[in-house]
Amino acid sequence: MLDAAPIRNDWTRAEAEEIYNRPFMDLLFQAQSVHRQHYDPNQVQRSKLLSIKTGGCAEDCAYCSQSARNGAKLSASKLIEVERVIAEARKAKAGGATRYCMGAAWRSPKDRDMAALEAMIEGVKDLGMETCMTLGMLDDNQVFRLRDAGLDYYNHNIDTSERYYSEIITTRTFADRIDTLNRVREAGMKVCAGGIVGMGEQQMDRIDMMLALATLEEHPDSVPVNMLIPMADTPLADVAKLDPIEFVRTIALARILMPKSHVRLSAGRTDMSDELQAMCFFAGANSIFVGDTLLTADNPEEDKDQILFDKLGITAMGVGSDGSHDEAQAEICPGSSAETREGASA
Ligand code: SAM
Ligand code: DTB
Ligand code: SF4
Repeated sequence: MLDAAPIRNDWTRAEAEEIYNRPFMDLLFQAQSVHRQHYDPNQVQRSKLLSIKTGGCAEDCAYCSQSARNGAKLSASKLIEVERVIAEARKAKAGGATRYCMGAAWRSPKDRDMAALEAMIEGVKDLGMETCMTLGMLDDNQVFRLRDAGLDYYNHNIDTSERYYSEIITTRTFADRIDTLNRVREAGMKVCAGGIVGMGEQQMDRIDMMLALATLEEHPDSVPVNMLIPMADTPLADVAKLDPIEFVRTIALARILMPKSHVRLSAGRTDMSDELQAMCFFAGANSIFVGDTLLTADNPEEDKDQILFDKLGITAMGVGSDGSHDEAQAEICPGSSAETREGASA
């Protein structure tokens, strides 16, 4: 086994561009080699999403079905009951998910919602699952309350490059996003931050988005790479489809720049062939969302994912053959060095 490449956060644009544009076979070989230094290449982590508050959002994200400013006809719901969240999480655990991600269509949470959010975190953790929330921007007090309730991960995406950002969202800035990410990290929670491709951006925007994540003081622990799901009645409903090879290049770049992060093949899998998903796993993706719904959009059914995993010889990260959950062990590549082991569980 080769020594693990050092973890760097001083990547330059020229380096990232050179990696992204390598001959495809060289790019995939490099990404897979880096992947094997930190992870078992045949294991994929599974997270389950639940929309705990749907629709009626005040933000103007051009891709989103939940924005009240878009023409989307999704009706707004209230924050759902804590008991329902825990019952859904129990089902997700039985289906093999190790992490439960709760998402709300908010610009940021209101203080009146915090007690219910804390109870959701505590209830899901009691099931032995990791918890993740995505609630929009957070202030210091909210960050501390979520952390103290036991929240493991906070998801907040930068969505695209700083340059393209204002074409997609005008109601909050790229810098606002980075502020929330820094607050979450400083409070000691794990950061989940990625973005969306296929929104009509240029190649340089995909590269710069990954560069922005890879040059944060610490790499995000999880990097979701979403392929735009074009939502009816949103400004991006008819955007031209991205070449899938560009998507795979984006995944490979994420893996090479951020070797120890979980790279999540996130939204958009319903429209991806088995071959494309397999190529994404080869390029270093090692996490997916399971279950037939994401927040509001369709996702492949669990049977379909299981058939694909079986065909590829992939097993679920963190779930023993007896159904027990063991995240820390499963993240470590059996052949990795002691040094890499410490790194992989960081
Ligand atoms: N309201 C919170 C926020 O925006 O931070 C949390 C929920 S929001 C739906 C979470 C993320 O889902 C977005 O940042 C975006 O990256 C992704 N997303 C939303 N709609 C999408 C779509 N149509 N296609 C792909 N990804 C999408
Ligand atoms: C992320 O990056 N992707 C997930 C999760 N984080 C919250 C959300 C995808 C949403 C896809 C569109 C929908 O379901 O409405
Ligand atoms: Fe609201 Fe989040 Fe959708 Fe933006 S992505 S409109 S903040 S729910």
